[in-house]
Amino acid sequence: MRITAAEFVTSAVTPAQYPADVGPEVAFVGRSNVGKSSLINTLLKRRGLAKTSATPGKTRTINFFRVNGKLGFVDLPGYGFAQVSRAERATWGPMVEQFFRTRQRLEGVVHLIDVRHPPTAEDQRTRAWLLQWQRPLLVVATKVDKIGRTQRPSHLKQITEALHLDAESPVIVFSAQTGEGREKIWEWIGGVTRL
Ligand SMILES: Nc1nc2c(ncn2[C@@H]2O[C@H](COP(=O)(O)OP(=O)(O)O)[C@@H](O)[C@H]2O)c(=O)[nH]1
Ligand SMILES: [Mg+2]
Repeated sequence: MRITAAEFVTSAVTPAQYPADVGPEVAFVGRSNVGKSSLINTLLKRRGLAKTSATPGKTRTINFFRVNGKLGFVDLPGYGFAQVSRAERATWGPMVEQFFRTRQRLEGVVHLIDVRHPPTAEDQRTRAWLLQWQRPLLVVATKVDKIGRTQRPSHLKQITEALHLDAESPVIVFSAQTGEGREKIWEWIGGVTRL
């Protein structure tokens, strides 16, 4: 997709704060620091539109973006960051659950996994949790520039096994540094949103 316009719409915690549903949406979910904001910026070719941070655990809201006036991108808060307070961690589940329950035009979910490490228990729990909503899911293995080419197959096998992915579950390797995988992710988004 050629990006002619990309804008930040709003940050929200409760459904009352969500922007109006104007078209199909794709949500991005993953551990804090996995590279969600970097992926969104790379897809949109807008440096700094989604705030990236060297300090993990900072995004505690649901952030909405609009692309070409017709497609929504949703940056969900990251999970799994040990240094946020217990109370804050306890709000992640209900906040995200409410989003999945109420958002009518959520056509696809991109689940980001850091390719360098085996998926964590939280990655596994999140995969199981995502499956129950029966939305198209895409696993994106991030930061692939940080491992060697020869390491890829074994790292991808770890992801496939830990998340119990079958032959039909798509996995795309991605790097925000090199842009590898960008076009394939857009193809998937185009398919699920029919845009
Ligand atoms: N080398 C490399 N670093 C990345 C990549 N994606 C993200 N990062 C870095 O990882 C850190 C966290 O990224 P960010 O996008 O803020 O993660 P988020 O917390 O999931 O939104 C930042 O320092 C990014 O520059 C990538 O593909 N390659
Ligand atoms: Mg972020």
